[in-house]
Amino acid sequence: MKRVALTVTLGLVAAAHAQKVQAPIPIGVALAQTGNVALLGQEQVIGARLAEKYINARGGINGTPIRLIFQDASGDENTAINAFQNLISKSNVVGIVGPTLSQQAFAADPIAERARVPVLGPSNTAKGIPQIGNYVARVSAPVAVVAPNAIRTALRLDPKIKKVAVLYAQNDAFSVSETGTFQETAKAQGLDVVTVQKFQTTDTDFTTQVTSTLNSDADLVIVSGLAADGGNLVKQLRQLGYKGLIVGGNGLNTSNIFPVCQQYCDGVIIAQAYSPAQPSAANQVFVKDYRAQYKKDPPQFAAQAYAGVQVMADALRVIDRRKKLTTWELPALRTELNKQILAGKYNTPLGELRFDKDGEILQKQFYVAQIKMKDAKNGSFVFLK
Ligand code: 1QQ
Repeated sequence: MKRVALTVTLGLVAAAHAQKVQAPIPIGVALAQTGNVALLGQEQVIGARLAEKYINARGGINGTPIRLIFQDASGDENTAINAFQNLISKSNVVGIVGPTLSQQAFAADPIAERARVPVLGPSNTAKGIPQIGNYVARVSAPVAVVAPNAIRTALRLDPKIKKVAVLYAQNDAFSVSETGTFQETAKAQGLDVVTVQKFQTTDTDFTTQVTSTLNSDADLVIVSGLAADGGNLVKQLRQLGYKGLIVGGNGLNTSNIFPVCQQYCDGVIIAQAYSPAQPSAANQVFVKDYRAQYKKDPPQFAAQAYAGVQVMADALRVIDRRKKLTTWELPALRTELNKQILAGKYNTPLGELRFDKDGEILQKQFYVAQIKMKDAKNGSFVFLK
């Protein structure tokens, strides 16, 4: 009995090793498609799908199509880990674009690292993400680089700002990282951080934090949280009478907060790692395809997810020219893909980008936008000069 079982197990291991990569080339996508974090993830799914369509319409990988395999990573660590495990072991993907949150990346990326599967973070902006492992890179510029632009813009709009209230979600790794950057930047700009208030991404009532903020007499409020909590916090700040400028972090960087904070979203300043006006040819194609389908400009999270899929495809194309993808065994191709991702230079909707040896994105241009609401439902992100 025992010997039979052992033989079968060894047979399976041998099969996995001999397994050739099959067309269409499977690329895993693990994003938040359900739950509150889907307010952010939905835009990423749209961006990834547009990239797949565009790449395959132009012949895929030198004639071989790609296929995106979506596994809903939802908003928690465990859901992200499950999505990664399924993509790696059941779907045999060559690489993964995901997850949505840094909080999830710190839990799920080590799974891919151990399996030697390349990961591109499409929206993981906390400090330390590329350092999770050799197989982890990101197309999402870190908050340490992006976020300070929002404070500088706030000071330009209102040079009299002196006192700053900072609020952040203490149960979220990105929010903790971003508030660190915001607080350092505020101090470096000569501002007084008069109060620091904490909340949870699951909170819906912010009366305590808003009351302390109003009592602090701050003339700038900076919020680091995710979309649902961040949107509610902005709304309650305005409803309870806060009149000054508000800087929101990357977790509020979606028009999906409009139904949450409604007319009170108006005026929120958010730094951007993408602009629809980015002049690259790659961006012009992306903007045209996005507008044709959605009748508005593409948001940052869609552009970054698109760039993530594009980087995978561009790197695969280089490898395929040396040795046809369908002649590779899966583990060897995963390792080669990781090497090629880090070696390449990419013309994406984010502009030209490459990676440093850790897998950190090297990107040139950043922007700042301000939310303009027409009424309680309709609004847009207006890019500031
Ligand atoms: C992170 C983020 C989120 C706000 C992206 C959706 O930047 O978790 O790193």
